[in-house]
Amino acid sequence: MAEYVPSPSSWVADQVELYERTNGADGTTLRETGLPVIIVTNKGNKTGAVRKTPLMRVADGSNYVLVASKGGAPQHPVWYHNLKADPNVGIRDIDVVRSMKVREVDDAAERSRLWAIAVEAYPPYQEYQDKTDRQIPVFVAEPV
Ligand code: F42
Repeated sequence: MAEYVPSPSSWVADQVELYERTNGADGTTLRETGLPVIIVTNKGNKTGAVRKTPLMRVADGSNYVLVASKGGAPQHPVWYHNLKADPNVGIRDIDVVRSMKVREVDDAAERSRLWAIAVEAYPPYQEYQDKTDRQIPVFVAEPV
C-alpha cells in the first residue's frame, strides 16, 4: 500500500486529519461557512503516493460532482492530473467511504447541468470561474 503524503497546505492537511480521526464527527464543513466537505483519496500521478483532497460536497443522486476550482487560480489543482491519470478514487462523506470512479465532464449540456448544481451547493464557484480564463474542470464521481 502506497504511503499517504499530506497536503503541504496545513489547513487542508489538518482538516483531513480531524475529519478522519473523528470518523466524520468533526471537520466535515468548510470552516465558518458550515457547508459540507467530502474527502477524495487519489493516487499521486508522479509519486504514486496516497493523496487526500477535501472538496465541497456536491451530490447529484448517488454521484458526486468534483470541481477543480482551486479558488479560481490560473492553474488547475494538481489533483486534477491525479484523477486524469487514475480515475479510481475513494470518497469519504462523513463516516462512509465509497470506492468511486471519476470522469471529466466534456459534454457541454451535462457540464452546464452539473455546474448549476455545484454553484447552488457552493456559490463561490461562480466567482472563481468569473475571475479566471481557465475553464474550471468538473468531474463526476460514480459508484463502482
Ligand atoms: N479545492 C478545490 O479545488 N475545490 C473545492 O471544492 C475545494 C474545497 C475544499 C474544502 C475544504 C478544504 O480544506 C479544502 C478544499 N479545497 C478545494 C482545497 C483542495 O483540498 C486542495 O488543497 C486544492 O484544490 C489544491 O489542490 P492541489 O492538489 O493543487 O494541492 C497542492 C497544494 C498539493 O497538494 N501539492 C503537493 C505538493 O507537494 O506540492 C503535491 C500533490 C500531488 O498530488 N502530487 C502528485 C504526486 O504524484 O504525488 C503530482 C501532481 C502533479 O502532477 O504535479
